[in-house]
Amino acid sequence: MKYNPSKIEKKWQKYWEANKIYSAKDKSSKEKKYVLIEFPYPSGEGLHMGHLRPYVAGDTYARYQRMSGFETMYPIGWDAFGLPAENYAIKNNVHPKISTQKNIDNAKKQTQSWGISFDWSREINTTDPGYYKWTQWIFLQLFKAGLAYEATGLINWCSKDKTGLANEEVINGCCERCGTVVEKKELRQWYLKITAYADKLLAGLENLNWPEPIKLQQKNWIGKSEGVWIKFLIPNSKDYVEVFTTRPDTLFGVTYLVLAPEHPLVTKFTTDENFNKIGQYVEEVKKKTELERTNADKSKTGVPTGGYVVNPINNEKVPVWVADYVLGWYGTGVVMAVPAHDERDWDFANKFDLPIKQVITSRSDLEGKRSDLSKAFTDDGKLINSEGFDGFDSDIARRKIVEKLQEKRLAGFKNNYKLRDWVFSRQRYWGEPIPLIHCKKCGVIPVPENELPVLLPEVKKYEPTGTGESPLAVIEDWVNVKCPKCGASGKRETNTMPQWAGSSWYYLRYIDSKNKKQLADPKLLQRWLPVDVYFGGMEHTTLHLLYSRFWHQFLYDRKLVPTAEPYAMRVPHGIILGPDGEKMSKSRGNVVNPQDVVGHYGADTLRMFEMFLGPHEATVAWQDEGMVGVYRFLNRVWDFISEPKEPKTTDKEVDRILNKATKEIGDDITDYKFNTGVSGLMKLLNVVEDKWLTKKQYGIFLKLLAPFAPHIAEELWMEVLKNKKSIHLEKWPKYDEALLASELIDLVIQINGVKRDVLKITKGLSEEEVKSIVFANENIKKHLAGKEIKKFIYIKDRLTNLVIQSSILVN
Ligand code: ANZ
Ligand code: ZN
Repeated sequence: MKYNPSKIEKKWQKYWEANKIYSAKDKSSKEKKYVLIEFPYPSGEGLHMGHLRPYVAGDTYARYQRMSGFETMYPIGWDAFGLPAENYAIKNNVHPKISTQKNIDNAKKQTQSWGISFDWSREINTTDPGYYKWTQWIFLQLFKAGLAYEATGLINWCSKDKTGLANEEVINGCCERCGTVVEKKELRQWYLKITAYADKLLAGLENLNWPEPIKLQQKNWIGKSEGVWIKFLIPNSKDYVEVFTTRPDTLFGVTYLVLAPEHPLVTKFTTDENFNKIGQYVEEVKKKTELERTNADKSKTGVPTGGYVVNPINNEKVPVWVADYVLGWYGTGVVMAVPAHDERDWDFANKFDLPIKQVITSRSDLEGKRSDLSKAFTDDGKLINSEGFDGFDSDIARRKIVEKLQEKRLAGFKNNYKLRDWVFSRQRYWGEPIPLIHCKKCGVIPVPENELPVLLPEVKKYEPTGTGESPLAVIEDWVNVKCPKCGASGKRETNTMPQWAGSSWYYLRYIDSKNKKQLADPKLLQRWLPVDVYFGGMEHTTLHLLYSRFWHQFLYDRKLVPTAEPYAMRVPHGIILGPDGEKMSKSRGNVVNPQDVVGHYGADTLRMFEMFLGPHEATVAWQDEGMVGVYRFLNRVWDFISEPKEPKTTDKEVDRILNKATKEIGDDITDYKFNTGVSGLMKLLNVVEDKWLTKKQYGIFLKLLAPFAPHIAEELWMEVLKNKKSIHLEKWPKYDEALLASELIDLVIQINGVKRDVLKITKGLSEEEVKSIVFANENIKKHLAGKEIKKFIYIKDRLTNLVIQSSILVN
């Protein structure tokens, strides 16, 4: 019989499902492993290569851990709220609930056709009321802890998706979903105070054994900056403005001050003759994106207010300007400008002819020497032109200057973060309703917990309104409710939660997916947390990965989860490009559909090839030839095992080869080097292919193959080797350390002094062991047929000489 994947794969998929061999037991004496992939959103397009890569990697890993004796959980669910599902529904004119279910059914069939060992008994769906009840519940805990607040502000707005966006959803100035350039819109929004967790999110990273690039990206996103606030007094008044600076050592070099255009004190400084100009400028800036404002290549813009402040260190009068390169939300929204030592200030001062005063000189310059600056000198150095502080090094001067100002309460240390609070409301239909009620008398009142979930009402029209209100706002009988506190008439919050809500805690729900009383049983959380390995994309590093760490840390502080961090390990993957080396896209026509490959070559080829394409974290291009190579390999495996011959004696060398492969392939999997695992299997086949193996040895070969190509391994294991229990419930072979260390030597075999063969054997074997190897050798057997052996001479690790009756020696 020939290898025919279409015949065997479905059969085993059904068998695995019927026998629930991948369901993880809560009660088991085994140690646990929790392997997680980022659950997909079910779009009409189905799952693509980008999903397949982490799922197969996770599956290979999970299968290996299962075989290594761990109670292994590898769950799956659906991130089904959010824009993609909703946009699909609108386009195809079906209710999101119906289209989503259809897409889920389709995606489920796909993953099953790939032979992924998901535990379907734990399947979740974020749009299921039994699930989003707990998403709403967690939101209420955040609200009650003061970590959810309402504010009106300029937020990122996507005019195509007609909704507000979080900062994390704006990539290079564009909507993360659809690529439209993001505008600013003034809207009432709900925010989550993720900034309150900035330090915890940073500290938590220290103890995580994650790849450095991911940690660094989160660290930069949080962007902690250790600096100083300094007060600049307003003449003839008790008022002041505060600046945030990381360079108080440059305080003597301040030649002007800049307010962000949105700063509340702008009008206070503006003199009558500048009033119109400033007003116009502020309006213009409102239209700009943050990217445009901070672009270093663009010419700086700004307007003087006509007002002044006083530098607290030397009482110099400093003019106050308004310029858009200073951002309203960062620090204090005010910058003390030091053009001699800051590039942005340098450009600005040159453009508007403002004075430039050097106060730092490089350490190697002669004391007090003043070089003519041709650009800003931004390094630390020695102070000059700074009365009382000249000659000090920057770092010492920083401390001394702040100390001096601190005496008069004019300065103090302060940390700043780039991280901003998370805009948590969306003006769309297909999301979790925010469980709050607005009452004229009582303010914002949470829906009582026993009334959760607040169900998403049925509507006729779910298209976004574009007005900044969600489509829910027009459903009168849903919106109008009694205030839970005073009973007067109130209104429901009509914004919905963002896509990222349901995914911020889904890994907790897998642990106890059907619990009606709690988000999950604490005992079970204790058993399964943390997630041991989380496979996912780099693009989520400062979105989902950060958000879910925030929720988890909050739940930990509330003693609702037993670990400080959700994910012990994160394994990122690279993108798979089309065969032309370009990003796969419909318009380019270079999309490789996994289902086509399954139909042609089978899931095992698809899986193994996907792993073989290159290092898991690397971006790689699909190539059909390579896939055919893997298909050929599996055909050879098929032929190699489907007619196994039983040799009478064991070949010690095969044991040694299998022993080494067992260790290496296992290590490759636990090191996430799936590509070298596959090439290890290929090398292994090359060296054993022309040998006779025992049933046990064939079994070991198949076990090493099983995590990568689960169907063919199962078929050969059950149907050819006639085992009764699934190979995926077998133990990963044990390897012998001593045998690993052993070296090979060439053993010369002579018969009556004539060299007849050279065998590769393990160094240091005893005479008895060597005897059994020599007598099992086919070639030698031929020479010895029927002869009496008079003497067996063995020179350790060098040669054997068999002395037989010379008269009838066959030549
Ligand atoms: C004076 C100064 C002199 C500065 C100098 C730098 C160099 P990080 O490290 O990113 O925190 N800054 C403060 N608030 C700002 C705002 N709202 N918008 C734009 N820029 C702002 O950067 C801190 C520095 O960024 C601060 O230190 C301030 O400029 C500027 F030779 O103050 B510095
Ligand atoms: Zn009330």
